[in-house]
Amino acid sequence: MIVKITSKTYSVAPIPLPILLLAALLLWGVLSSVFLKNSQHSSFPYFQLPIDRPRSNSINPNHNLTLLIMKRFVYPFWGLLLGSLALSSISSQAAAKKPSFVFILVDDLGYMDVGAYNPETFYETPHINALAASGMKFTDGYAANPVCSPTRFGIQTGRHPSRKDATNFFSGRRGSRFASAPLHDRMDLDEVTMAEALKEQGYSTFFAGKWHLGPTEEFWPENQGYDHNYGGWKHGGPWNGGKYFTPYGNPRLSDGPEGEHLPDRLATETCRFIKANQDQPFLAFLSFYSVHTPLIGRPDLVEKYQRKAASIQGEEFAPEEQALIKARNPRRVRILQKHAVYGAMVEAMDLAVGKVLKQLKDLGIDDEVVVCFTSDNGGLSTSEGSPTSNLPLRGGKGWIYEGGIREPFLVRWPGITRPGTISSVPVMSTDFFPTFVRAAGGEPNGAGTIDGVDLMPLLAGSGRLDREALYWHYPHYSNQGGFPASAIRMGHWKLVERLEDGRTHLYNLATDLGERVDMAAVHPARVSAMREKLHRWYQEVDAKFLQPLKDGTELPWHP
Ligand SMILES: [Ca+2]
Repeated sequence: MIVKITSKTYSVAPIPLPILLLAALLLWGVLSSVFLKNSQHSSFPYFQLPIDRPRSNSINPNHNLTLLIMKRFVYPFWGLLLGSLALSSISSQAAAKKPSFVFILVDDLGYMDVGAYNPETFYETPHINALAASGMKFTDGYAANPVCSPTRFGIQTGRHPSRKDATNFFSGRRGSRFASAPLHDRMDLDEVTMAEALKEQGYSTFFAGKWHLGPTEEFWPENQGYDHNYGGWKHGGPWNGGKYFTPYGNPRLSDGPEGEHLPDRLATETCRFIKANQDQPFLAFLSFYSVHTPLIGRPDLVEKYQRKAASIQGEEFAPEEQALIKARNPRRVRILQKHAVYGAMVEAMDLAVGKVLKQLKDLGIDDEVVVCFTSDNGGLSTSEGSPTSNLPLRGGKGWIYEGGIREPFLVRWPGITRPGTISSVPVMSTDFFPTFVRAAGGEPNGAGTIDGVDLMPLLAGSGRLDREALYWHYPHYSNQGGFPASAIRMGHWKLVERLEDGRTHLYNLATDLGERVDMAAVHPARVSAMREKLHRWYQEVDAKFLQPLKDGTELPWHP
């Protein structure tokens, strides 16, 4: 049965069984005394039970006595029993209305890497496409930061990572013209994670894959609310052992049979957890190491994409702006998708997504369990092999441009989202936390201000979000050549502020998604209003900025 789920329904606590039994008893007493008084052959349904069959009109005084006993005691007993069973079944269904969640986070997957967002993509993602078609697709879904650890911090806590100076991957401190801003390179234990908040509501919780939210084990998933942890630890990539293939050299993931592929293994563990926990509310957080470097694919899939790539012609790279001084080579950006190994990695990840979706279907719970899908930052297009192109989006991972922060962002919420719906409202992955926690019957409270907002009005098509702006703050030089910058988006306008010198650029995303035409000089009033709002936000989150180099005399800009 598909139950229409609303956030209001969840706030109703399940009624304890003894109270239900008592209520049924009282109700029965009232009804039976009324009906039995007036009717020799009541039309009450349970009177049709086989035992209620006076077969003849023959006069038998014992029969009348038997009938009386039946009606006074046995029938009421049956009624009470059936009524209680029915009510307790309703009660357990009310408890089961807490939605279970499968959250799928892919590492470094680009907006244009998925067929649902880019029908022309080089990569095959049929399972993700099907997920998009069966739920709501957000066209303007964002990561909180252009690199991974901060966005992950935001997903887990619902809080903007800049509030805790978790503004770069843990622990990136690259300098260039200036030194980077101070970086807090862990998610503190006093933060309230999605898993901790849902456990408060009686959920069982599971994590598989990349964590990258703390240097030592006290910060790993099992100490941040997850009952199970398969593979989450300090590293941001599968650097040890056979890397994407067993043996993994991962202290939180046992090795598998020879040839086992990491994305498939993470999906297998996720399926196992779902199957074992299908009768209770759960959070299964599947956090792929894919499609992050090292670029290593399944050999059969690599071969498939090599054949595909052979037919693709055209320039693969173009110049990109040079933000780092003393760079050995000029920075270039990929403008054509045809990287065979990356193609193999994307498809293997999609197959693993398909495995989990099939598990839900096989268990008959795909019409009950919420499935969300997103990535932690944009596709890698300017370094470390530059495997993908985000065009028409500018830049990629490590850049404040759309290529670095706009993400695939899908939500399938049975009973809430309608299949095939599209929302162009700007949303951020910090929004999952309050959305999940409220739907589970809790109040989204964290270690401080929650920046995400409950997406339910958008998902249910019942209203708008109460939010004026989205913000990004990246006071670092990225490994991918990106410059230190912040940004604010209001409506379709995006203002970028460079943190070396405070220069601003204004882009109209409705007409210039590729952020090529700087409109700042044309709209000075808009620039100053957005800038002022961004600067107020800096104060609110106590944002940190670039610092002078150790022996440097030049001072960086400061708001
Ligand atoms: Ca990442």
